[in-house]
Amino acid sequence: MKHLIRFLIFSLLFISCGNTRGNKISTAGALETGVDVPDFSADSAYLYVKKQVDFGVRAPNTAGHKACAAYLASELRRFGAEVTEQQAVLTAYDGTRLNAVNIIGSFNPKNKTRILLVAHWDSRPFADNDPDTNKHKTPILGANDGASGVGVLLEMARQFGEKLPETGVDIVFFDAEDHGQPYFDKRAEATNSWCLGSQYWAQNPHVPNYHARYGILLDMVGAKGASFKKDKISTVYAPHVVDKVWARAESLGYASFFRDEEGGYITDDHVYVNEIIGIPCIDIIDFDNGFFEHWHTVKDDMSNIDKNTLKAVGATLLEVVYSEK
Ligand code: AHN
Ligand code: ZN
Repeated sequence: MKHLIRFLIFSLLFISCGNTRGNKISTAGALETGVDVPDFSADSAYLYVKKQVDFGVRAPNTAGHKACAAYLASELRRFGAEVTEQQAVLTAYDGTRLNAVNIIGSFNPKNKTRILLVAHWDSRPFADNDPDTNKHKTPILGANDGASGVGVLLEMARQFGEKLPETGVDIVFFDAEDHGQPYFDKRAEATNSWCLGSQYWAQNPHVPNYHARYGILLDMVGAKGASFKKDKISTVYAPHVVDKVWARAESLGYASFFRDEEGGYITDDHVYVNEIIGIPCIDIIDFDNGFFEHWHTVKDDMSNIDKNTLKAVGATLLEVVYSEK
């Protein structure tokens, strides 16, 4: 009954607001798949990014990290997800023990058909790519590198709370992605020093024998004029997912962000999701002859975040998720 009422209300809204919807193509997409896809609010996503950045540095073992973790878990709960806070003590490249937590929000937890949406929520403790070498040991705010992906996923989670998609969805915010060995550390290159939270989760999923049909990683999805090329790890392990997402983006008019071009092999959380737990997973990451301009610098702050980019990614992914049966 509740669903019927919601459906009727939604239909009325849909009819009355049909021609004022900003994104006409999204309406066409809805007709095409026979599902009503909610409108992604870039304003809301932007505020979720800002809220994280307002906690300050969110590197493991800091106060901002702890406060932000509690916030993310409580938001997912507020949207009706079943939440798991997966604590782990992880060892960094230099032996530092990191008190990490992967935060998982499950929608339709009993549905066997699932999609996995992931982003890292920690921020890098070093600005080791800053033009000013004196700043290399300064922690970054990670507005784009970290918070943008989480912000888009929080807005999607808010929509899932309003109207559950047919498919089950797990959102995982991975910790300790960005604690990899810095340039200034002159020891031999450590192996697998990035993506510690995703490595841990892939070895210890929150549900025994966890499986999802596919995964999508968001990383640096907020900068103005972002360009997402088809990362090679993604096209090797999950070509059908790359095709599906890029085709949706194109049909919504976002081909200028989702470029029909091959990228490189990027080491990121999706590597471990593919290789350890065997879920085909793509990475939507801003990379065009290097990461975005202020990557791992003290300038990765809110001034980089552009609502148009958040919208392109969020609207595309809502279409993808709500189209799944
Ligand atoms: C490497 O630097 C090898 N990978 C970067 C993955 C990353 C860092 N994503 C965000 N920050
Ligand atoms: Zn980073």
